[in-house]
Amino acid sequence: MTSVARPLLHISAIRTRFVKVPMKFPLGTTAARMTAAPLLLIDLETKEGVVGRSYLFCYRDSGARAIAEVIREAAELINGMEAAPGKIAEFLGRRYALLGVTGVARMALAAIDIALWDALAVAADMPLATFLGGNLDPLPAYNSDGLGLMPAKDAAEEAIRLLEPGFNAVKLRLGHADARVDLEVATAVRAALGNDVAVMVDYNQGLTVPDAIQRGRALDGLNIYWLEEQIRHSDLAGYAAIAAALETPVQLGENLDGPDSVFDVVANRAADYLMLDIARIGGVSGWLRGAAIAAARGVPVSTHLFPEISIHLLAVTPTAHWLEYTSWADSILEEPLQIVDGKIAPPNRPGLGLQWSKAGIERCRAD
Ligand code: SMN
Ligand code: MG
Repeated sequence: MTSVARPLLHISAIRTRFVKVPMKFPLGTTAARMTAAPLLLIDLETKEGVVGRSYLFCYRDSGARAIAEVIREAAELINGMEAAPGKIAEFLGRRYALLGVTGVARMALAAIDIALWDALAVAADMPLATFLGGNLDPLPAYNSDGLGLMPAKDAAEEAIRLLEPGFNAVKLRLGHADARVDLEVATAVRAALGNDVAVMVDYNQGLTVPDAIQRGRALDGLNIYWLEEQIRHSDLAGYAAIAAALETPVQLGENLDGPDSVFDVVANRAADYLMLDIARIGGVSGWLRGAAIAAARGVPVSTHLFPEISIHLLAVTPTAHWLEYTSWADSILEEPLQIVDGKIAPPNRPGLGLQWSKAGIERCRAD
């Protein structure tokens, strides 16, 4: 008996929508203060009728508009082509090589890559995690909503509220102008949460090397889980010096641009932990390569944002560590992620399992 393979998928259109979703907990970092998340929603249509979806957090409104424009142009370039993410990445990588596959162009191409993988998994009627060889086991997650730069008393109160959905881990943003305020805030949060809750700390590149070492040492007694992005993200020698000087593990990676950049971090022993951003690392295709490089040196890999997408990649990451959770996309999704006992599992739905909420999108539409 001969078997018949499923028909291939062919790209017929890509649609983007820009939404600005109010955040339940406004977020102030050393870089900017945000009260709404600028999200770009992507629907990749195929001739066969299967739709692949993805979304991007675009940091700024202009980011969403610029990325949408690159996607519009890229869609014309790949119209009619087979939905083969590796081949499309190669093809678009060449077309955008002179503009530079970084920043806006990197994120646009990643969004297309994610939507292509979603379409393939939807066509196979499998969750992306299982389509890629993983399973649907729950994975540890921390609540990264809120806990921006704020006074100690407010931070302690907000930290407790962030455990309410069922978390045992939160991320606190530090980098106040006065280092003593950092210590005061971290001490108040630790006192409010007790010792059994994991507290991650993120400086969003706001410090210098000596300051990072000094502030890191000051927090040593507080059982902080990791110290993230203290200095300019590209200063790997600086990070190696910080990591060597501190007891608390150093975390970086959300700004790593493409999978090859993971190699530079592990080769320089610039960080104890890595977190990959699905958009900057190059979509699903880029993530698989980046995670493989980290695994070659046994470096634990966490995710950055996009929890609904990232959970499927964490499920196939050999050195899987933590899922970064934010609720930002909840109001534009029919079925937001479920948190159970501090863990989140990839949903048992085809592909990524993203189902847009029509009403939610109508409320937040910004293009
Ligand atoms: C972050 C992400 C997105 C916006 C602001 C801050 C932060 C994180 O670096 O790691 O969540
Ligand atoms: Mg960060």
